[in-house]
Amino acid sequence: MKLSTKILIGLILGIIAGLLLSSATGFIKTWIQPFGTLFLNLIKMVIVPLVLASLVVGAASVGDVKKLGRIGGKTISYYLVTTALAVTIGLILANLLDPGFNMKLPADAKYAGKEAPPLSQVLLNIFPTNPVDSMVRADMLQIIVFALFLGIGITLIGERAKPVYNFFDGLAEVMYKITGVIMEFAPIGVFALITPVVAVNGPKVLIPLAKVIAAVYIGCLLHAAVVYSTAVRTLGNMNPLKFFQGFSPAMLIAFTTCSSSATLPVSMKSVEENLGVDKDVASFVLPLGATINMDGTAIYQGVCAVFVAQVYGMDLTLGQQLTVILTGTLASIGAAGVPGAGLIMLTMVLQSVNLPLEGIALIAGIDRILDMARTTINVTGDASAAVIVDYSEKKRVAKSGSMVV
Ligand code: DAS
Repeated sequence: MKLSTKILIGLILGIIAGLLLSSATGFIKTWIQPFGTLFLNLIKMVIVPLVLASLVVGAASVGDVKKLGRIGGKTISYYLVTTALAVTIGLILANLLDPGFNMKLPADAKYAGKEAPPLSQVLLNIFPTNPVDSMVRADMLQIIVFALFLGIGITLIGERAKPVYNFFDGLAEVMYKITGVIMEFAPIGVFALITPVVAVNGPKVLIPLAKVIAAVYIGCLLHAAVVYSTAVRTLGNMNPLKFFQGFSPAMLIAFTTCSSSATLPVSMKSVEENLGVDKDVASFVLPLGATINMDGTAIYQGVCAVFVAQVYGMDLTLGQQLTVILTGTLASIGAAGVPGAGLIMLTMVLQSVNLPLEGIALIAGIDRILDMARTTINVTGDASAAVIVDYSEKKRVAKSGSMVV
C-alpha cells in the first residue's frame, strides 16, 4: 500500500477518534498526543542539516552563478505573482460570502495582539552575522542565505573545495535517508496529530465562524485547482493529477502539522522521487518557498481582513482592498513556516487598513482549522514552482544541446 494511502487512513482514523473521544481529552493528551509530538520532533530534527546540506550542494552543483541567478529570478517572480493572485482570491470570496454579515461587535473589545515585525527588519535580517547561531535558532532565511554563499564559494574555489562539497553531499544523502525512515511512521504520527485537534476544536467552535472557514477552504481549493493546475500544465508540462497525487504525502503532512518548515523534508522527497524534479532545483526552490512563499496564508489574510471589517461595520474601499493585497502579500512573505504564524502577521494587514486588532480575537479560536488549509496550499505552491523551474531548466538544456549540433 502506498505511503500516501497509509497517511490518509491515519488522518481519517484520527478525525473519527477525535470526534469519538471529544470528552476524553485527558486520555488523548496522555496516550495519543505524545506520538504526534514525537513524529513532529523527528521531522524537525532533520530540517536544519537537510536544508543546509542540500542547499549548499544545490548551489554548488548548479555549476555557475548565472544559472543560480536565473533559477532564483524565475522562482521569486513566480512566487510573487501567485501570492498576489491568492490574496485577490481571498478578497473576492470574502466579499461574495460575506462571512461577517451576522456578527456585529463594538470596536472596544480588547485584544493585545503581538506586533508583526516590520518588513524592512525581515529583509535586513536575512543576512546572518553568525551562521552557527542561525542554525541553532533554525532561522531558515539566514540558513538559506549562508548555504547559498557557501555553495557559490565552493563553485568559485573549484577542485580544491571538493572535500567540502563531498561532505555536504554525503550529509544531504544521509538526511534524505533519515527522512525516509521517519516517514514510515507518518500514518501513526498523523493520527496522533489530528486526533487532539478534532477533539478540542470539535463542531461547537466551528459553527459560528463557519463562513470564514468556508471562505478560506474554498479559496485554497480554488487557488490549487485553478492557479496551480494551470501553472504546472502550461509552464511545467505536467498533468495536474500527477502533480497533486505525487505531492500528496507532503500535503497531508502540511495539513496535520500546520508547519511548512516541518513539511520541508517530505516536500523535497516528494518532488524529487514522485515528480522527477532535479535535486539542485528542489533544494533551492523548496526551502526558499517554505520561508517566503505562502499563498494559503495570503488567501487567509484577504478573507480575514474583509471579515473583521464586516464584523465592525466598516466597509473596505477599493483602495483599502488593494492595500490588503499588497500587505497580505508582504505578510505572507514575512510569516514563518510554523503553526499560527499567519495569525501574527494578520495584525500587520489589519493595521495597514486601520481595522481594529480586536478582530484577531475572533479568528484565534478557529485559527488552527484555518492553518491546516493554508499550510497545505503554502507547500503546494512551492512544489508547483519547483516543477515549473525544473521544466524550464531542462527545456533550456535541451535547446542548448540541440544548438550544439
Ligand atoms: N502555518 C504556517 C506555515 O507553516 C502558515 C500560517 O500560519 O499562515 O506555512
